[in-house]
Amino acid sequence: MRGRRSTTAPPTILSTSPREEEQGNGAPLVGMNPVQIRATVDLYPSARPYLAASLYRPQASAADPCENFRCKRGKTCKLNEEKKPMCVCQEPSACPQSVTDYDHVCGTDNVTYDTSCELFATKCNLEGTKRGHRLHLDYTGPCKFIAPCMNAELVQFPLRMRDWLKNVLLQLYEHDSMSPGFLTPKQRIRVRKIHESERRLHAGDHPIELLAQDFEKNYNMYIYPVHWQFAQMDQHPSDRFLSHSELAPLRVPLVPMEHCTSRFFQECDADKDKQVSFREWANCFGIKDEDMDVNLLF
Ligand SMILES: [Ca+2]
Repeated sequence: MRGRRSTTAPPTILSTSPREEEQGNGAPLVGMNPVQIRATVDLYPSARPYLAASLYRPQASAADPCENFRCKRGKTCKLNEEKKPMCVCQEPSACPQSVTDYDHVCGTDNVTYDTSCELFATKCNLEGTKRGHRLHLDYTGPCKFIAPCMNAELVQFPLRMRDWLKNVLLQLYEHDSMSPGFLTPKQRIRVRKIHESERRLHAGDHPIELLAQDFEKNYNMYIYPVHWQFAQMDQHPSDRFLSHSELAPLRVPLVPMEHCTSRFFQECDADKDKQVSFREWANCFGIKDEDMDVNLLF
């Protein structure tokens, strides 16, 4: 685990700037974890800026009823015999080809798909079969060997993840101070308190013992970041439970970097109902019952 710096190295995460992604569709991506933005756009096509932008082109919609007709991933709009738009499975071969290796994804069938479009189109075409039912997007990038997560590594995972969430927020705060648009005003007020604290542990590749110590000493600083991340994912629908697909925008980019990711989220679901409740989530990150506050979910 040591030497895997991915979750302790937020300086690289802003390569996808939230400000670039949000152009043209209001600001639903403001205040989001930049690591999950790209995955969100892939997994929830309705978040795509250009789709929202197309709403402002009424003449296009008059010409083509499919223009503003949204289909879930893996499906595409076609006109039926009465010229009414309907969603049908997309042909995998009709998906746009990958531009870089980052477009490849690994399915739960351990097959590398050229793009997430190809994977979801394949899944749609397998609807009703066992293989189709079991096929999900496992992680971004081509399939590779992922070492099993050992118990000792599993207990370290939330310590690093918690520290990372706090650092992502602090970094968004600093960017937001230079040019507003990275955090909502409400988020900003919360993060300012953490940012202004002189006792805070600064970002770095800290030994696990120090992270554990800091969590005890500066416990209060970790409460909001844990709530923040939950609120960002709990939006399809916003019901205080995270489904497998709601977790995906965070899980999918992390799995290839952090081999305990899948096991951690599986075990977070303590009652095994296939959903991670707000309580289960907060519990996984060591937040005490009395500090779990649904009013902090923004
Ligand atoms: Ca939900």
